[in-house]
Amino acid sequence: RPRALSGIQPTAGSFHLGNYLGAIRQYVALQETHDAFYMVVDLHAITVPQDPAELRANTRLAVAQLLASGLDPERCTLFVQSHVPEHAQLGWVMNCLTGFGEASRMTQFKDKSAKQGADRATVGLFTYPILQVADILLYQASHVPVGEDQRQHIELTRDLAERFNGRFGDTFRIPEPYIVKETGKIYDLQDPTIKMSKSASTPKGLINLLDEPKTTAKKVKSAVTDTDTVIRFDPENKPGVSNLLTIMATLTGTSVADLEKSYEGKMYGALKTDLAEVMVDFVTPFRDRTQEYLDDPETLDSVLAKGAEKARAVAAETLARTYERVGFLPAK
Ligand code: AQP
Repeated sequence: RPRALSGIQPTAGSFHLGNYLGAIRQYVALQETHDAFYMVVDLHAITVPQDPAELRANTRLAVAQLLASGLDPERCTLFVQSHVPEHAQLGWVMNCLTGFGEASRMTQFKDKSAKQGADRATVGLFTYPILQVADILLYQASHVPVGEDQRQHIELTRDLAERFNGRFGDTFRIPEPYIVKETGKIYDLQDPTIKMSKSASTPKGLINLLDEPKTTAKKVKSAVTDTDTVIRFDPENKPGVSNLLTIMATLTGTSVADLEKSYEGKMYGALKTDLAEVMVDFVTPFRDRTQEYLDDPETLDSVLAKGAEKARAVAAETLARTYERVGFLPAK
């Protein structure tokens, strides 16, 4: 079977609609066709300052939201990154394979460090794409379901895997990004030229899945569109409307073309009202299910314990082979 691997940060508390449509939906689909490994990446979270108690709570919350999204621990391996020490161990080897200039070209680092100010950005933030390389290669993943913003990191993963294989002999499978064209980049509702992100400039542009449903409806209804009146998919000239159409089409399983037809002659308000309803119908049970998982910490812990065990079995094998190839003296 092909193998899927992906990770999501626990930092923001609630996942947002971009995370869900860009990545999590694909996690759920791929557990049917792939050997799937999904993790909450707490090691990545500490690349920016975290309050320890909040980080712990948000990690549980992230797991609860993944389960509420439809991940099934019988069908996939769900775990917390820090429960599998091999990530940090292979991360070091990958650090030593990466050129400084190569790492400096990662646009995510440039964006994130610019936001924080160069002096406050950590070395961890600088090397986090390389830890991500290790995350993926440890599981010999063939497919990595992510949003468009992660494409460059998957490219880096491929480059480093090829470099390692070339230098030390075939060790790692070369992974491919699994990015759904339509939903690989969901845009901010207030500024539909930038991606929806937890660090959005205004909370109104960001749909948090755990927001009060009323808040969600309000955010959808006040989404920025344009001064034209036609409901048509045209990302270049009508980014706001196109974003709403993408979200509506994906959540309802309708094609954008069918939506365009059904909204012919109607105003933007009609689309927004309908989408607000669809969103409320989506987030309300999502919130309830998340709360149910949070209320059952024993089940959550047991899912994570089993997940970590399954993940470690695979990760340890890859790490051992890597150490051997690199020339580390085996411990007796
Ligand atoms: N707007 C988006 N559209 C599509 N996919 C998205 N992803 C994030 N935003 C969008 C995808 O969600 C997955 C998990 O992302 P993460 O854990 O790295 O979270 P993040 O990228 O830190 O989320 P943000 O909101 O994008 O954070 P900041 O503001 O820090 O940049 C990934 O697969 C990602 O591609």
